Amino acid sequence: TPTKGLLYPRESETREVRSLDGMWRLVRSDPKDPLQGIREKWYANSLRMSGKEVIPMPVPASYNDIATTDSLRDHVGTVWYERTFYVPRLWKDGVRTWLRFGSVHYSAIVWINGRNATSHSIGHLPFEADISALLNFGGENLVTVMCDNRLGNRTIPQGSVYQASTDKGTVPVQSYTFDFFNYAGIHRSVHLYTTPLIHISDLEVRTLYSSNGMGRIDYRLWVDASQAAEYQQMLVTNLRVVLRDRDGTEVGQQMNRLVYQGSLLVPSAKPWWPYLMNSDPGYLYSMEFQLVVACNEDDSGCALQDAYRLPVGIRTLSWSNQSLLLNGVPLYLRGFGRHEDSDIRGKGLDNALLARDFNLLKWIGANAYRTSHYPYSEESMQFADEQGIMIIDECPAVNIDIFEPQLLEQHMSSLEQLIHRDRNHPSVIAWSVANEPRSAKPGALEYFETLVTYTRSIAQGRPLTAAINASPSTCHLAQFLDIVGFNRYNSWYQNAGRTDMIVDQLTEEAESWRDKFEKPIIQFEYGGDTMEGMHSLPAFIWSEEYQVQLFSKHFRAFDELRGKRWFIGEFVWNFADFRTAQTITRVGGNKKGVFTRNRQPKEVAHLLRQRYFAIAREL
Ligand code: GCB
Repeated sequence: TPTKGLLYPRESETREVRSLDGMWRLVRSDPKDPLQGIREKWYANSLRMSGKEVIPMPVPASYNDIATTDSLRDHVGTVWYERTFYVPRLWKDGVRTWLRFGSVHYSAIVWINGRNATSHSIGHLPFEADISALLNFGGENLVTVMCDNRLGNRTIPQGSVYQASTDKGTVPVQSYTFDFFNYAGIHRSVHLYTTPLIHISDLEVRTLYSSNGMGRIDYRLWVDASQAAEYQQMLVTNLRVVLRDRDGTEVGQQMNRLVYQGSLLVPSAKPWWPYLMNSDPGYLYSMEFQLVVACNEDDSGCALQDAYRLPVGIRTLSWSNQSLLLNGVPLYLRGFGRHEDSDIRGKGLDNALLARDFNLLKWIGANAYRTSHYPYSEESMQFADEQGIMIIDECPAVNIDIFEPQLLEQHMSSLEQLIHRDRNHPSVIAWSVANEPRSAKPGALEYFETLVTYTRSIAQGRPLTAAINASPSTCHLAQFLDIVGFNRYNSWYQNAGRTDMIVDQLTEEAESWRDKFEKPIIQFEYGGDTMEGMHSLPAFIWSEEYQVQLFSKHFRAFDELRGKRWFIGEFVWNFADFRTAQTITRVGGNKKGVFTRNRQPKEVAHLLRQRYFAIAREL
C-alpha cells in the first residue's frame, strides 16, 4: 500500500499553510547546454550570479507567453526559478515544514539554500518534501527550481527532441504529435506548510448511499511519527472522527483506539448528486480527523496532536455492461473535453478563469467533463465536488506510440499518482488511462493488459475508460476497459463538409463498438474548427453555421443512440479554443471551442445549451 501522502495543504488548529505564489525570478539556460546550471551550481547562490538575464516570472503560470520573445515561448530545455522567503523561528521545534508544488511541467529539481530538497517528473501532478533540515528558521531562505520541458519517448506524454541547424547554430527542437501547446513552468501553487511531529500523512475515504437514506463512510488514515521522539511515539495515539454537515452541525462521531480505520454510518444522509439531477447538487460534509494522545486511561486530558478536515460527498457509484449509475440512477453524461489553457498564463492556475469556466459549464447545462489530456488542478477538482460536475479523470498519456517497458512504468506511475491524488473526490466517476494511444499497433495488447490490470488493482471503486481513435476491429485496448470511449471527427477530418453523412456513420460506429465489446459506450470527442465571427450561408467549414450544422447532426445521431441504454454520454471537443503548436492546420490555435479562448460563446453554444437543458429535464 502506498503511504506517501499528498493531502492537499489545509490549515487547521495544528497546521499552518503559507503560499509561496507571487513573483519569482527566472533564468533561461542555453538550449545548447541545458545542464550548464547544474555544472556551475546555480542553485548555490542567487541566480543573479549566473551571469544570465533574470526575468521576473509570476507563479503560478506557464513561462512561455509572459515575455515578448519567441526564444522564451519556444524554449527547449531547462529554465531556473528562484525566490526568497522567511520562516518563523517558532517553526524550528515541534513541527515539520513541508514544501509542496501543485505541479511543475515536465520535470523539476528543487534546492533549498543550495541543498537538494526533492525532484519529480511527469507534469500536472503534485509533489512535496519535508525541508525542515534545510531551513534557516527565523531567517531568509532561498528556493531554487530547475524545470525541464523536454519530452522524449519515455516521458508521459511522449515527444522527441531533434537537432536542427538555424541562424543561431544547431539548436534542439521539440516535436510532439498531440496538438496542445507544450506549456511549461511552475503551473500551480507552491505551498509551505507545517505538520506536527506525529501527523496524518494520508487519508482514504469510500462512501455508499442506500435508497433508505443511510450513508456510510469507510475511512482509512496513515500516520507518520517517524520524526517524533521515541517517548512521543510510545504515547497511545487515538483517532477521533467527527462528521459535520454543511451547516457545521455535528452528525456523527467516533473514537478509535489504536486503529486508524473504520466506518461511520450516517442515517438520513444527504447524498452527493450531480448538477441538474437534484435541487441541491454537490452536497459535501466535512469530515474532521483528529489524532489525540490519550494521556489518561479515561481519555481525560487528551492532547490534540493533529487535525485535518476533508470534504466528503456521500454517494454510490456502480456500473454494469450497460450503464454507469450514481446512487442507483443510470447516468447520461452531457460533457466536454477541455484544456487548462488561457491567454498569457498558458496552463497556469487562475482562480478567475476557474470560476468563469464553472459558471459557463452550468450556464450551458453540462454535468461532466474529461480532464483531457492530463490531470487538472486540485483546486478545480474541489470546485467540481462543490458544483456537482462529474469528472472523467485522465492521466497524461496522450498519443502514446511506442510500447515498451520503461514507458509502461512511467505510465503506471502517472496513474498511481493521479488516483492517489484524486481518490477522495466524489466528482470522479471514472479513470481514463489514455487518450488516442496507437492501440492498433503491435505491442499494444500486452502493454494495455498490464497497464489496465494494474490500474484496476488501485482503482478505488471507479470504472476504467479511455478515449480511443482506433477502430473497433483493430483496437487492442477496449477489451480491457469497463466503459469504451471513442473520438471521431465525422465531417471534419473525414468527409469535411458532408454533414449529411454524420448520422449514419456515427450510429454505425457506436453500434459496432457495442456489438464487439458489450460495454457502455461514450463519444468522448466530436467537433469542428470554427472561427468566431466567420459566417457562411449555406454552411461552409470553419464558419459558425458549419459548427451549428455539424452539432445538430450529431444530436440526431445521439438521440437515436440514447434510445439504446448502453450509450451513456456525449462529449464535445472542445469547451474553449486553445493554443497549439504552430501548424498549418491551426489558425491561431485549435478553434473547436464552443467558447472562445476568452470564454465568450460562439453561436453553437446556444444550441448546445438548449439540448443539454432539454435532456436534463427529461431525466
Ligand atoms: C483529437 C485529440 C485532441 C485534438 C483533436 C483535434 O483527436 O484527442 O487532442 O485536439 O483531436 O482537434 O484535432
